[in-house]
Amino acid sequence: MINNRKTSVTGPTTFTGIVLSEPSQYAAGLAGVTVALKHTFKEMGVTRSMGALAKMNQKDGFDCPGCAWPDPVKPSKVAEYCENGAKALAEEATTKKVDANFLSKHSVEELSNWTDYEIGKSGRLTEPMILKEGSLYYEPISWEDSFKLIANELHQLSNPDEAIFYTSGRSSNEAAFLYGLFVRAFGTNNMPDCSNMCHESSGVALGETLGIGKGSVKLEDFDQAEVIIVMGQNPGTNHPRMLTALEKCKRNGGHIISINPLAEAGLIRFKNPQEIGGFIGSGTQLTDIHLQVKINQDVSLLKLIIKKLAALDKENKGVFDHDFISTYTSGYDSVLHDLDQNSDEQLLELCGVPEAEIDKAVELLATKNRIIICWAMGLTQHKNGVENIKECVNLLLLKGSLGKPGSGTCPVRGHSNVQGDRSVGIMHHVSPQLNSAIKKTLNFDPPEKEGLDTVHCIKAMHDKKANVFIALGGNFLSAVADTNYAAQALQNCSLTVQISTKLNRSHLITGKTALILPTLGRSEKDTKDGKQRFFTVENSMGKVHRSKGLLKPASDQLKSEPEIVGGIADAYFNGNHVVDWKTLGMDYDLIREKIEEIITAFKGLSKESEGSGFYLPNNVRNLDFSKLPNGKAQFSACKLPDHQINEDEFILMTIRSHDQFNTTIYGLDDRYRGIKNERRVVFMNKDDMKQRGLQKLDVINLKSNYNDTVREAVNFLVIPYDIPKGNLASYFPETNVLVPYNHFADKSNTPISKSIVVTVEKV
Ligand SMILES: Nc1nc2c(c(=O)[nH]1)N[C@H]1C(S)=C(S)[C@@H](COP(=O)(O)OP(=O)(O)OC[C@H]3O[C@@H](n4cnc5c(=O)[nH]c(N)nc54)[C@H](O)[C@@H]3O)O[C@H]1N2
Ligand SMILES: Nc1nc2c(c(=O)[nH]1)N[C@H]1C(S)=C(S)[C@@H](COP(=O)(O)OP(=O)(O)OC[C@H]3O[C@@H](n4cnc5c(=O)[nH]c(N)nc54)[C@H](O)[C@@H]3O)O[C@H]1N2
Ligand SMILES: [Mo]
Repeated sequence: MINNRKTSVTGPTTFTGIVLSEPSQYAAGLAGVTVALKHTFKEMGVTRSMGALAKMNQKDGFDCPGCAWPDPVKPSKVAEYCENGAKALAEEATTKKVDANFLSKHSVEELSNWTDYEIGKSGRLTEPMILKEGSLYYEPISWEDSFKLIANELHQLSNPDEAIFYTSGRSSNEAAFLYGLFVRAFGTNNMPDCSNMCHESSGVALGETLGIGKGSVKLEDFDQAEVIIVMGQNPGTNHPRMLTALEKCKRNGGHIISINPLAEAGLIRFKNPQEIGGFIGSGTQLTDIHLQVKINQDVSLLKLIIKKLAALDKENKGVFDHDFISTYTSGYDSVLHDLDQNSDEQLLELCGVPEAEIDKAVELLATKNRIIICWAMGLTQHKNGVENIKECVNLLLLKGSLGKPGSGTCPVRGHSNVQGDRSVGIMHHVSPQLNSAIKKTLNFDPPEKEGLDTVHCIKAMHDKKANVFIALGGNFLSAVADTNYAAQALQNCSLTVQISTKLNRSHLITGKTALILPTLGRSEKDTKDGKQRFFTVENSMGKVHRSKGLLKPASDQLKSEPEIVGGIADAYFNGNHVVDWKTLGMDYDLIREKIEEIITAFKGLSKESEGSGFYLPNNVRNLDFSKLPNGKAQFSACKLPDHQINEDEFILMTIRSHDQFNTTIYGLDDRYRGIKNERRVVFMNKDDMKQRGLQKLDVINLKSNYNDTVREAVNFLVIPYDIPKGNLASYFPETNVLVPYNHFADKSNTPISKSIVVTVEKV
């Protein structure tokens, strides 16, 4: 019990009644469409659903609130959304409400004992609410008083670094820019964001090797690729519209290699719901070669592939692109030398993939050079997440597969504007360039001290070195590592503020005082003085475009994110600052003007964001590595991962089910993996089960032990599954209690959510 509130940090751990079936051999098809419509109709009604779905990802409409996959230049007339986009919309545009009446009936203690699914399904937040010190119930508060309260708390800090400003990746460029500007004007760089837990490893690796922390491919490249490697990613669930792009590659004669400990249904076969064949036919086979790698052994596997390619190259030049290597890269010799450190046998054993399959991949890669590598959390969320990605870059550099059509890097982003938020200045690192542009344009001095990222700000709050926590979206408590430690950290704060659309656990596990500031969602009409406003977002491939909602807002008391940020800043400075925060928060055109002035890449934002939008500059596309050492792209000698596993231990990856968006639980099914009505499951290899005397649906507890601290997640059902021996999979956020806050990727500080060493114990 902390803060006198007996709130539950994780909610109930009881079972919901599992129904098991065989894992699916294909993704989407009729079931995808049916499920999509079921969710929207149930939450939004038929008329509202059909109106909104027709405008999702269309040029004059709004950007899907789901993932960051780009829209085709000519969107499909039928529907440019997927099952999970429809679910994201249903979740946001639900007609259910969490209003003052709801919150006066249910205390935070009661709500914290609901599951995340039940909490999320209670509806949209409708008015600003305060949880006063010592109280168990939220009560209404005016916007003005909430802004004053925040300003007051911020003024009471002895140092601006005692405040933390989190961002989740759904905020628009305009909101994120204004927020970042205010935080700097306030005087700190404590801007952790969801990227820290997500693609930070990609940003660091790509920045160091290629000079830009983003991918290089455009959507059109998928049509022209000869080989697409999909690693550590489950597009059938998390980026379903990517399957259409993969299908196109296949139809154009391309090949797909998937590298994943699981044979994910979406990578096996795709029945395109936008085509008649997707309903009645057998669909398109996607994966040609599946390399079923052991968790976190991608470097071993890639090294072996590169070694075999190097041997072929020696015999018959032409496997590697030596012109490319000598013109554009640095470090080739050291990479070749590094390959000699490990024998083929050793690498083969470590990665656990049959050699015959690896040879097929090598044979394919040897003769092709239009190669794209796509990846997501399966590569980034490990201790060596940065090196995983550097090894991918090595392969692309050897093959000269950069800066030409059909080739390049493709880190597939998560949240729909996570990349844009970064581009407009949400980062805990200091950018001297950005600081001097702010100084020049707005005439104030941004702070020059590095800020804290996600893991370090949790520690700061835990150590009582930070006292005020403000979140622009997201569900910090449930998304971060080490839920119990994070709960204690938040509860140590005097004030926690959540700018949110939906109720989540971060509204229940709070500082002494807590505020909920409800905001407009993507799909909602944002009007000011009778004029409709639009905002802009950047997709996973660096294209910036407009988004304009159309639905009636969930409540007439909602404010837009820029208005809220402007309101907080205005109350804090109370007229004593060079920036007119209130006006800026109301006028997105003015914000865009400032973005254009301060961030040169966004020049033309106001005009060029129209229609299908414009691409931000990308040096890799032009093979310009002038900002890197020697002006060259960098090869890297990557180390093998170092897992010291005892006989009784497993490596656990925490993954998403088909029915969730991060901590938002749409439903209790994971259709493609054959799970119905249950989230408390652990996927385990049959041999491991046998060895430990476990039967299907036995109940187990999971334990991790790092630095002599034992963390436990209780009550999971064992599911026999096609997963490498010694590996386990279970869902996030139920298993976040097991992830130690102080174990994270070198350089990127991304928590090790995909390689947690655990033991299992039969209950
Ligand atoms: N519907 C829906 N869409 C989403 C999200 C969502 O929750 N729901 N989340 C969004 C966000 S923020 C993100 S970041 C993305 C996440 O998208 P993904 O990264 O696809 O999400 P995960 O479920 O974490 O899947 C990780 C995949 O990597 C594999 N994997 C795990 N460990 C390893 C490994 O060591 N090596 C290899 N090769 N593979 C491994 C797993 O088997 C799994 O297939 O999706 C975005 N889109
Ligand atoms: N163990 C484990 N942990 C992980 C991961 C993992 O794979 N395994 N994945 C990590 C990854 S990749 C990510 S990105 C993070 C996600 O971390 P977050 O981004 O913090 O979490 P979400 O669940 O996406 O946040 C959902 C909440 O955002 C709010 N919201 C939704 N739309 C809007 C909006 O338009 N505006 C505002 N202001 N609020 C909105 C709603 O209140 C909703 O409840 O989690 C990370 N945590
Ligand atoms: Mo993410």
